Amino acid sequence: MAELADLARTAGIEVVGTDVQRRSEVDPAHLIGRGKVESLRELKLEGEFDLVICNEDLSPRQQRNLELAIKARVLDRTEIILEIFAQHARTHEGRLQVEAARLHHLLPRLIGAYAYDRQVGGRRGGVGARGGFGEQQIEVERRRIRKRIRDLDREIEQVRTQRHQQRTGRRRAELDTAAIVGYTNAGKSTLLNVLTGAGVRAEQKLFATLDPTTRKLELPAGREVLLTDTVGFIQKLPTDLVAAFRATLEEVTEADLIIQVLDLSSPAVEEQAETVEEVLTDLGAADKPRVVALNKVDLLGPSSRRRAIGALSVRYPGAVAISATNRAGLRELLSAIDHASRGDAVPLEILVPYGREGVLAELRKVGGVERTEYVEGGTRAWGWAPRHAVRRFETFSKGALRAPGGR
Ligand SMILES: Nc1nc2c(ncn2[C@@H]2O[C@H](COP(=O)(O)OP(=O)(O)OP(=O)(O)O)[C@@H](O)[C@H]2O)c(=O)[nH]1
Ligand SMILES: [Mg+2]
Repeated sequence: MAELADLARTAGIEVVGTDVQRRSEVDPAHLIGRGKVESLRELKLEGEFDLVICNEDLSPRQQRNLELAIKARVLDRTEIILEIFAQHARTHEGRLQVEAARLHHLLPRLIGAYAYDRQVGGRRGGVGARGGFGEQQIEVERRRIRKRIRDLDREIEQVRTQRHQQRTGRRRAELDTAAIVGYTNAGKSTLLNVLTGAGVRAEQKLFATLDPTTRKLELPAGREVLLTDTVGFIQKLPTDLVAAFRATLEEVTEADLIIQVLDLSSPAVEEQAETVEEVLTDLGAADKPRVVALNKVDLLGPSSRRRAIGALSVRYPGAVAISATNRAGLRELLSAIDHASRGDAVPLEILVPYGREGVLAELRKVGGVERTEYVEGGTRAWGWAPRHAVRRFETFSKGALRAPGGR
């Protein structure tokens, strides 16, 4: 409920009260019990609020019934998240995805609106023709929405293809890629900013980031990786919303490395970690090499910090405690990123002819150079490259093996 209040505030809504009901089973018509509906209706009459937000998803029928009974607008959790997404989408791609998600959500609710009209008509003594007209209107509207969804899907597909080509371009640059993932508000954008000076908006808001941003990160040894900030995850995110953001989330599925940011200061950090695990599993990215950053340690006192780190280290043994805002623990994090992203490293021994030193600089950038020796004919170097980048160094490694004095 605290998170729902944060979501509401992020959407620009003032929260005047919260209420919880325990029931052994949900009321199919209203979700909540009749007594609760009645007391909400009375509060509404007293002018206490304009809007009811329900933390559970409502069926179209439940939503209609509640609105009729309370005489106020009723939204559910998904609709608040959709509203925030709509407010925060900045790129063309983001906007397309949000519009598609909203229309998907609206489609079954149009039928609900129709049922509502007919019901009201019926109570008033019902004019048959009016119902018939409504039905036609609704059908026209539904057809229009379905067509719009198809158009959007096509456009999103085009954007996806473009992203794919961009990624292939990056592949050509042969840099490893790392995706920063985590629960919303964990500090992902702050971390990207502090590591790369990206200047991405970071705020005390949920879903501040919707559109991915990629920046180059130089690791201490000189190797470069591409770092991408992504949309945050949240509990009970409806699957059609996740599907709408498939293009964005591809940044995660295609990454060589996952950097998972956890907000150690949140009392719900364990549940948030669980949600992130579930989404990563859904995306098929749970088994990728991963570095876990326990962020916001500056907000905890020494003893609660020790307790929280201890608890999470059971699940994530190599986790690094950091503070993105205070720049604490970043050196350790970079070295963890360096090591975790060497999964498919191929050892190389190459001979670089004089005048071709650019090749060594290149190897430092995509992989690493551990030792060099000046020999007749060039520089002999021992190092490594990620598997996908080995080919461009092959010509030099054959030379190295044939060269006199080679090991
Ligand atoms: N005290 C403290 N606050 C932090 C730290 N890292 C991030 N924050 C704050 O946490 C809030 C959320 O940070 P963001 O970087 O926007 O979080 P995010 O994970 O990108 O969030 P979304 O894009 O909304 O999913 C901001 O107000 C940050 O200033 C930290 O190490 N310590
Ligand atoms: Mg962000």
